[in-house]
Amino acid sequence: MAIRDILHHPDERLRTRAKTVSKYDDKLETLVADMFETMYAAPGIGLAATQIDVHLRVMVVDCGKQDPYPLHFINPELTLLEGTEEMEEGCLSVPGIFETVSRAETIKVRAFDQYGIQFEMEADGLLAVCIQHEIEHLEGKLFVDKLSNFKQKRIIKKLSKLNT
Ligand code: GNR
Ligand code: NI
Repeated sequence: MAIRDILHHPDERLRTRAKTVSKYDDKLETLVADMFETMYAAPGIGLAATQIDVHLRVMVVDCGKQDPYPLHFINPELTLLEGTEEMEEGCLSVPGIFETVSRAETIKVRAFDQYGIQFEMEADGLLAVCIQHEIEHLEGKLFVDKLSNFKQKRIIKKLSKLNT
């Protein structure tokens, strides 16, 4: 297992659209294990493969208190989006920034586990927010894209000061 480097906004690689996983092999198992290790080390409650510069539809989530948890999703697809909810979000790729964004309140997600077994689950609250946040990473999107241009510019300025 290994902790992988996390890309930071505005790195263009975060804008890559992840490809569908087609092989359920040892390499996928290692990727999932490394993603959990990287997420816990950060620490974070979710991680998408995009964030470690692997452009495959793979994501891990551990919001705690879920049954069962931790969770991993291969080729996730949202099959239901219901209601709206506002929550303050953060992102390991946008360190130190916390902003309120609006998302669906209740979701259903269909995915495969690392062995290729399909499952579907319903989620609400923090887990639903986190799953939507991770799926957007796989599409090359970030939560800051939902903010005003003014806020987006301010965030990039703040992040550039951290890195230099
Ligand atoms: O650690 C994380 N916390 C978090 C809090 C509110 C909404 C979403 C998240 S996900 C984030 C980890 C991360 O960047 N995942 O992509
Ligand atoms: Ni994120």
